[in-house]
Amino acid sequence: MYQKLSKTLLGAVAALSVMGGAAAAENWRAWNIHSDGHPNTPAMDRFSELVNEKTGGDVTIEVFHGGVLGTQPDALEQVRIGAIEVGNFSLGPIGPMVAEANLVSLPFIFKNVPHMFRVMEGEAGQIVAGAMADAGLLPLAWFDAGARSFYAQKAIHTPDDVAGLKIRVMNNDLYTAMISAMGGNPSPMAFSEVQQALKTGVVDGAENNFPSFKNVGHYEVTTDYSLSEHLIIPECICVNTAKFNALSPELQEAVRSAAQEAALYQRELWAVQSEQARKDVEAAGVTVTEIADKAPFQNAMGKVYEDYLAANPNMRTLVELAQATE
Ligand code: BDP
Repeated sequence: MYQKLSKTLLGAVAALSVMGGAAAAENWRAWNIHSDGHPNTPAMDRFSELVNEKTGGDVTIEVFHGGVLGTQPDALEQVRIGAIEVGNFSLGPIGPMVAEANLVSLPFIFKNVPHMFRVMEGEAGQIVAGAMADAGLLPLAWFDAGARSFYAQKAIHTPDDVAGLKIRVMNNDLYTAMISAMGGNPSPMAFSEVQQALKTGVVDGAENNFPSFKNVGHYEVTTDYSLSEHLIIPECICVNTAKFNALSPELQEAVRSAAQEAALYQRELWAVQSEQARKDVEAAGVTVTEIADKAPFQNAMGKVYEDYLAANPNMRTLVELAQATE
């Protein structure tokens, strides 16, 4: 009796799990550090909508905005192990885990944003993307994140103006080297802590693009934004590699094309909103300073490149590939 019952039960469980397997939707979670008012937030929502549409609901993505799922370095680890499936990440904090991704964190490696996209969509970008995928962070599309510049309680005209200042940077040794090379004191810190640190004088300055400078209120506690544009760091919609590879080829294609469409939307939003953010912070009283001659900043980075290439000799080809890209 017992045996018969348990056999029947086992059979029922097996049947259920086969049915479940056929019908089960992949319900994914996505991490986003930004909240309303930043272009990446509607872009990530669009990505989620498009995935739902294009996969007929076989893959759904719930986006958690405002960094509620954790700091960026933590969320990166979570996506790498598949505890969170998707993230909109800056390649900056990916550098410490994927050597190739650090290409984009070399100050002044790109001439401008269009050049960055040409590199990322060319051979160098493929090498970076492949290495990221091997590390568990498969990039589906690239977002625009403009250029990062310094802000502090005074204008920055030359690297000497950075000397002696405590500057918050993202978590990456290249950024600490960059600030040190100008004689400043780098202070790696989570994005969510920067506003308070600026306000209380724990740091003298930070660096970011206009939308982030505006959206998390850094402009309220700083007087000057100086257009050094020393870093042009692309961002990704990244997915856990194993989860993505486990999808059928059709679903993979649907998710990838959703990401690429969402990225085009993000770039449109970025263009409009970063200009608007600049106007808004100026209207709020921030002085924006143009830096006509960036050569002193670029020259100060010689040692950063030298040390980086000495420590990562196998990255030389990649750096040269990017530099040779028209
Ligand atoms: C913003 C990026 C975000 C970073 C942040 C930072 O979009 O991913 O976390 O900068 O400075 O521009 O930490």
